[in-house]
Amino acid sequence: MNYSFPELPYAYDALEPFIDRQTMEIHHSKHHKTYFDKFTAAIANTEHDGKSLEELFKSMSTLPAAFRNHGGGLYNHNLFWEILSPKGGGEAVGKLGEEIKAVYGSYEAFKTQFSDAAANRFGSGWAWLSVDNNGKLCVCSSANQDNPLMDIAECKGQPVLGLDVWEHAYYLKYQNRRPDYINAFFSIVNWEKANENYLKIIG
Ligand code: MN3
Repeated sequence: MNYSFPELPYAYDALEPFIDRQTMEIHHSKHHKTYFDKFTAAIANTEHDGKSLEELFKSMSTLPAAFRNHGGGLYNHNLFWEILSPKGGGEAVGKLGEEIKAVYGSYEAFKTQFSDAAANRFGSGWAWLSVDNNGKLCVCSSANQDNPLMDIAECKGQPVLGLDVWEHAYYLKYQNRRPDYINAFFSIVNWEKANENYLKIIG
């Protein structure tokens, strides 16, 4: 077993006022930790123990539901914390910033499309900016803890960034106002990190 549960790269209150301290603490130390615990319990002593999450996602359709739900939850939150920052916000930077403008016309147009994907995801799930299998940026959403790396995904690709739109991610501060939470997200996106992810994907 070589799975690990990450520390947050900033303090629980570091993303205030956009995401409140209590939400961050519960989200990381309870929700994310539970995905980690249940995933590691499910995979322990199976033939898959030790495989990377990315490798498991490729054959998700053939694997137990616990791998999908909790392995997905583990991976998705690992990525989510990394692409947030108290020093985030502003427009996308670097090669990713250029590509967003080329594909969507402007940063604002991208923001609208991503926000719509996040707002219109019915129930719990995630919104994604990914690189699809043709090497092109794409925006989509997925249900529950699914992600674009899974073979069962409607829109497959490699995630550059993701936004958690489960109610546990925003309810204490925003209640029913998911669009306000989505808008706040854009004030704390770590575009430097997202650009690093993008550069790694395109090679
Ligand atoms: Mn969550």
